[in-house]
Amino acid sequence: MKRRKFVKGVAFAGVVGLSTRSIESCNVVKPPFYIATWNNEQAVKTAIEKYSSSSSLLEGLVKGINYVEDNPADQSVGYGGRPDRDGNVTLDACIMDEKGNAGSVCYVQNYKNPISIAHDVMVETPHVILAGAGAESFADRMGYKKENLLTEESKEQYKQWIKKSEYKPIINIENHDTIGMLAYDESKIVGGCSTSGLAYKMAGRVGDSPIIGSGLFVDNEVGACVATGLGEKVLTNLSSFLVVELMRGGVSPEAACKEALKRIIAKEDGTPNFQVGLIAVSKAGKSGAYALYEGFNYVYASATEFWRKPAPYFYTYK
Ligand code: SD4
Repeated sequence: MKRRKFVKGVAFAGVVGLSTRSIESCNVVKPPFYIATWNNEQAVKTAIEKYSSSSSLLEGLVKGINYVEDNPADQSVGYGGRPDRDGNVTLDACIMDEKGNAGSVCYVQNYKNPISIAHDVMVETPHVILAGAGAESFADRMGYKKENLLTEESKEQYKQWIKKSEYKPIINIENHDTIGMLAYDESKIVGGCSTSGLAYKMAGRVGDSPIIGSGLFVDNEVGACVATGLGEKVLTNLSSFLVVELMRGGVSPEAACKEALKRIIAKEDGTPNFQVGLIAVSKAGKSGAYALYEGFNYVYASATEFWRKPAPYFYTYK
């Protein structure tokens, strides 16, 4: 059964049940906009351009994330991503729309656009997550091109790394740039996330980025959140879901991100030695972010405005 048909009745029931909720009131008309993690400015600009020509928030989001996946200079996402410790590039991604539909792929090799495959999982299948070989044969059936994702640069860095084989994610240069993107218009919020995960991870490792509620969560009646950083910590704290639930209680996007990070900090024995960054959007069109460590930026683009902001943070590091 096609997922689209499958979810129709459910989505309607959900909207009726939630229609009386109001999280923030706002009289200002907000333009459609995209926000994204790190310095992915070209991604949000690509997204808003696509939105302008297609009027589809979701198409803009996929196109914006594809830009990063296709770019070999970004070694945390898609083509040119740094490999795992066996030398294989393995990708994770997920997407969620305003109706609460979601699609995800994890541990995908040899297909550079996992966000598009995740989109197709959402739209074309009755499932939410496809993993590994199953996700790859689905991609093949959907007509995606199979190709080697390991660039010369990533291969060279891997050869250097393997000499010592030390797995030590370092704050902010622990091979970040995972693209997490949220899109907003007056009636819809959608989100997506795509990554090659942590460099030199163990073979088979899956991070937070393809896991709904961890790396990404969207509730169209409340808001959305997307995460980046050390996935193991985001996974075990369900950070994106938590941010949305905090916003449901009336907390602003920035304060919700800060509170969710406090929950991570509370479980650490002393100061965390890893980075996590969260960005969020509320139903009223407010955006906000917070990070454990200094150095996490996020970017915004609407048809008329672009900005990049450093997220507020708990700690500095040397
Ligand atoms: C992961 N959260 O796989 C991802 C990594 C990341 O910027 O965000 N890098 O754990």
